[in-house]
Amino acid sequence: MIRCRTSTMVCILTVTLTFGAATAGCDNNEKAVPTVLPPVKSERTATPVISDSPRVEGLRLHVDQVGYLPESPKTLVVAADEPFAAMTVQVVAKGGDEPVWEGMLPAAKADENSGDWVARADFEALATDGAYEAVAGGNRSAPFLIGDDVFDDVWTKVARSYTAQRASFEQDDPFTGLKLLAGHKQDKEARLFFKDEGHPSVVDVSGGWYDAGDYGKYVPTAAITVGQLLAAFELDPITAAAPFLTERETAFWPAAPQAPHLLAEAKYELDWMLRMQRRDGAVYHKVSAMSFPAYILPAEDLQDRYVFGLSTFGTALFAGAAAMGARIFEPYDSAYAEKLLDRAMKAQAWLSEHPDAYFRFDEGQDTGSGPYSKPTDREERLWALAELFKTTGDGKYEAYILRDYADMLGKPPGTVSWNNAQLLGQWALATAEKKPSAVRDEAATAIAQAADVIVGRIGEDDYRSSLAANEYKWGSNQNALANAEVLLLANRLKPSKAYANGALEQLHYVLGRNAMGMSYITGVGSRYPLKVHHRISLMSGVKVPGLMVGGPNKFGGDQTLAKVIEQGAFPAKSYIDDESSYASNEYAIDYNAPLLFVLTEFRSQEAD
Ligand code: 9MR
Ligand code: 9MR
Repeated sequence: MIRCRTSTMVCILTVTLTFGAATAGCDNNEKAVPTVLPPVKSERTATPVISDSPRVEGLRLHVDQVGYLPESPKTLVVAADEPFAAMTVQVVAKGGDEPVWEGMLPAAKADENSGDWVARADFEALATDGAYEAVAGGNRSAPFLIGDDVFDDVWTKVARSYTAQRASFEQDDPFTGLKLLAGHKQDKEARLFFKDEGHPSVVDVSGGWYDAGDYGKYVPTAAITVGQLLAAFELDPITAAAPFLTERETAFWPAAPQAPHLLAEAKYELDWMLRMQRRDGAVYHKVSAMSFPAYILPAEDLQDRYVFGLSTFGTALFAGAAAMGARIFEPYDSAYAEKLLDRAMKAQAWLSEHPDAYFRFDEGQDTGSGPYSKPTDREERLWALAELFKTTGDGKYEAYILRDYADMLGKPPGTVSWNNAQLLGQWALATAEKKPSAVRDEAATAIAQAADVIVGRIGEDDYRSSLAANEYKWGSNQNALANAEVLLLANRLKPSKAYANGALEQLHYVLGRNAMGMSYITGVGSRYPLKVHHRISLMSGVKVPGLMVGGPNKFGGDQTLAKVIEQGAFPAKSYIDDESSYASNEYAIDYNAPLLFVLTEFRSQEAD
């Protein structure tokens, strides 16, 4: 867990109650000039003087609907369809009128990505725990909290979202009331879609998590998700150890009583990934039926299920996640750790024998599931070798990297996703301890360079989003948080307030301080998606909390979103809370992965 130490204390001591008094230690906001009024609960006798705040119709006050950490920047954005002049902005206790903080909102300027007129203020100086609302021109924001533990509840919801995705598992969730029969019994005897000479044609691929709103199960998203959850655990073993599972949800793992729940949940997926591995080390690509299921519950989808494809990039992703697991599960279940290492090595041996990128595609394999295809595999091979090196300390893996992937080590990584594992590879090399890598510094510098670019973009964006205009694409929310992940890893290597704060800003962005004024995570905040493309939520009567949707996507991808775009929606507003918009309003395991990663860094250490 990290905390953004700021100059809050200095601010509180030095500001005056007059507007226009720029204060030492509050130089992070060039526009609004903050004024700190004594907090509501203080023993103040006189009512503070508040300048007139005339009514301005139609202002939308966007805040993080969950909240802000006491000692961190606290930006709110005011948006409108028309330009507006500078005005006072206040923070009041929730439901109250008396300001506890007051500042000036500058005149609005046009925001390119949303098409709105916007102005920003930062009430960083307000550091007193409590529930608040912001007010400007007579308009109020959604309520929000200030406190050290504001992200704890979201963390738990997001962690439990994986539990709700479990296939072959009877759901009986005492928190939400979700009750489901175990789905897809067929997966115990799934058929291979293609003729695989010398290998069984029927495979047990039961278990694992459903990928998203559909019931497919895919190795690339599984591995990159597990990789990020394990990375979060390795980075923050204390905060990531907060319990969130019931006894029956950990019962599948005998070692569970001694192990953190996050590892138990990750193991549920890893167990499935192991079933996807062929005897010779190669890893099959995905499991699904020939058609996307109708809007039905998992146990009602009785279509035959198939195992499709095989790839070098997926096999490498498998090896990366399994090698990581070998290291991280060791203290809790050494037999399992050994098995993971053995399987990671088998995958690597197969990859070494197949040096060219290969993605097997059989006609018809995408009729009922997403393609998740990648024709290249270098980023993933780098990750696999780097994790094997970090786990074993065996120099042969590093030698292999230096021979074949040296060109990538100093290259700033893109954000992590199912089709780019480079960052995780560089991170493993920068942090290997058993045998420190010769390219440790090079890898660390590349991560910091990527972080610097992201910090620059955040600084230019009115909403403090890290997304460039062309990054409002399918899964943009995942992208914003994956950028935050780069920042947090860079922050570990070269601590910088700009990195930590920039990451926090991405969390604020997805939790409500965005052009839609929505928390993009179900059941979190006060305005969140109600019609997620998620069959379990649509059909069970329980809206599963903690699901982050893909978010604004200016390129479209479904008919409902196409209409929104046709009507002229700007990139940051190319979104619709409708179940038919899977290109903007579907949840996926790999969207929640960087979200959980970032939340783990910012949740409190209090185990709940
Ligand atoms: O439910 C499917 C979702 O998970 C995918 O992201 C999406 C794109 O591949 O497809 C969804 O399924 C739709 C299919 O593509 C077309 N027919 C309607 C299906 C349900 O909306
Ligand atoms: O997350 C995937 C995104 O990167 C792709 O652009 C998109 C189109 O291929 O597919 C997304 O993944 C979907 C998958 O194909 C089917 N299951 C639901 C996934 C989330 O929408």
